[in-house]
Amino acid sequence: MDHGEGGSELERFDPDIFAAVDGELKREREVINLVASENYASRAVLEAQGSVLTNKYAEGYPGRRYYPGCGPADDAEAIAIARAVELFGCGHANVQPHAGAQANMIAYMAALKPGETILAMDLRCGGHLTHGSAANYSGMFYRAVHYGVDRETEMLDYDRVADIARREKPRIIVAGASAYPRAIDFEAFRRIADSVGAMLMVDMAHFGGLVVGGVHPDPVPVSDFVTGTTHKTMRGPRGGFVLCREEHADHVDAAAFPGTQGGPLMHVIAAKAVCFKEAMAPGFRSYQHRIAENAKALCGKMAEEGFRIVSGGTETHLFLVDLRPQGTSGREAQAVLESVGICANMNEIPYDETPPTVTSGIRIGTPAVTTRGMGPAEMEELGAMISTALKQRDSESALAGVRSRARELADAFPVYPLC
Ligand code: DSN
Repeated sequence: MDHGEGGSELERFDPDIFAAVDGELKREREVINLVASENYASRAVLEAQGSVLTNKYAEGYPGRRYYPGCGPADDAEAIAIARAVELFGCGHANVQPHAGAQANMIAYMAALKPGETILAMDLRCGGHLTHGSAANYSGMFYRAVHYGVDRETEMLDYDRVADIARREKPRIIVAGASAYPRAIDFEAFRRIADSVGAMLMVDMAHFGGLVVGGVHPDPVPVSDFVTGTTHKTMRGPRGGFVLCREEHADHVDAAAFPGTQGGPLMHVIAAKAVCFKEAMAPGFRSYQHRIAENAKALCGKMAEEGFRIVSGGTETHLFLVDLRPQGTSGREAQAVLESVGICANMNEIPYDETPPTVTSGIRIGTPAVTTRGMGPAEMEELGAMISTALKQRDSESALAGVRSRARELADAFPVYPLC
């Protein structure tokens, strides 16, 4: 890592933590990252996030804070809000949520009273913990009911969602997922919500970048609330945001502060502003198209290699592979792939009968490899490499061959070359 003339203060003062940070940089450079929710933030984002804005308490909102000296913090947050509103074309944006989970908590608090009903995607079918899982606040404070995917097609069945909505009469319907490879029809969700007098919330934490890039349908025009993260396909700092119609603005702001959070992370908010500026730059749109093109190429190669792809394909940045025909689990596949320098996380497939710590599938995503500059040719090769590693997982020589090629590919498509 280049620290300029003075060298690294962190290295001098705390070599153990320096080693962890340096180890992560080395890992990110050397490993092929196919974790669908991860990406590489730019140097400008890292600089804003590692800045002195971390020192500042700024409870409240621009122009109405509970601390003195908030001028620069006000500037950073006002810029972030204005950019989010312009980028997503929404009435109001709150950029204070610390992460996607907090963004969802804020939207629920703005929309619901405790005990009211949420209708959202089942965790086992690709939903998120914050979509009403019993283990999460969303399932504890609200009455959560779920829709899943069709057992045959493994895709959303909007008629079935409508039936459940008519039966359960939710106050809010949540669309969006963490592990669903298909485009979501938000207009269909809006019609269902209207038919039962419910509000519509969309969690686009995963596919927000694809929405900006015009690759995925845009939920903003038809939703009451849209939540998102800035670190996945958006490629910014780790953090969340809530978008809403103007009429919900005060409720959303009050739900963020003082409702659920204290001091906003001003350094992260500054980095979110940088992320939004990057997302407005011309290259971002084509980046998002390349992510989806790469997902299709990698998914297609794995299908050609004989793997069963959940729902038969992908229209997003990710896809799911059912590993049962290969006689392996998601956990074993994750470990085998990691041993050859390829990261992809174990994931439940729809109606999975194994525990979430084992799973029958892996989730594969292309945002990070696309940031590195890889294209369809590399995806084809990666598909073949993953196939070899999983099918010949007991052959150390086969694994060694994949490991060596993975490292060559990582070196040929460097990340953070100037760090
Ligand atoms: N943990 C994130 C993911 O990997 O999808 C969701 O919060």
